[in-house]
Amino acid sequence: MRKPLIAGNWKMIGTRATNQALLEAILDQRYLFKGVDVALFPPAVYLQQVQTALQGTELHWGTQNLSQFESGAYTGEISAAMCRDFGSKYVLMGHSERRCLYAELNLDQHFLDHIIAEKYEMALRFGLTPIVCIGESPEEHALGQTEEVVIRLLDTIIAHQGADSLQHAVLAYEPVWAIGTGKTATPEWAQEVHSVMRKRIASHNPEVARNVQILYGGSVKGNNAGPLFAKPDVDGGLIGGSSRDADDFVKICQAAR
Ligand code: G2H
Repeated sequence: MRKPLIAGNWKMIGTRATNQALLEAILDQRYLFKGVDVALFPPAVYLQQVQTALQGTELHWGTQNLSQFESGAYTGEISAAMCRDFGSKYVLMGHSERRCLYAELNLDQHFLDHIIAEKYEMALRFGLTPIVCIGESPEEHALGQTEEVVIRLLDTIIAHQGADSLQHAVLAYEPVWAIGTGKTATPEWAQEVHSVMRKRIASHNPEVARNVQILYGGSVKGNNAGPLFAKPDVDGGLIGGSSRDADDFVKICQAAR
């Protein structure tokens, strides 16, 4: 039985004061989502604030990205050791906003998958759980290439680190056309894609496939989370906008129970 996971990606939103109010409101209501793993992903400058608020509770936290390099002259980057230093359990990687907004889209997408596989390896080496985001662009969606896109990154990771490594990882299906657009994938569509991913992993290692958590991300809200999480291969969500609204976020966490 897979435990549900809700990951709250704060993106580049918040101040110390608004974060504090949000953290306190979530902590006050956490009895409502017992049995659900919950992790928050603040901008890195607020990692210490989140660590101070959450340590000693059952909630987790992590960073929104990490460098594929261990340390050195990589201005603006964050290393896996730094994430660990602030008590992170998880790290996001491959988020479409990185691909689309930071020239990462200009890279050959196979090359980008390769960089994500390097980040994945770095995370595992430092005892962090990678949450690997995978999803098709609106163009790829229109061309019917969803399966090809999600399998491509999955296969790259498996080729680099082996399917067994996925027992220490989480996958997040995030169709780019659904991110921050209000256009949520239907529960049936999410189930279909999650099942394709799980089957691909099962062809290498059925036990790992049974246990790996696969999250859905893209315009999940308190009022649409229930039917998505009810699908057998949807093990929770990667939540953006709604993770900054305590009541809606708690509602989403409750829906995952
Ligand atoms: C996708 C998602 C969380 P939102 O980016 O990563 O954001 O819920 O705002 O679509």
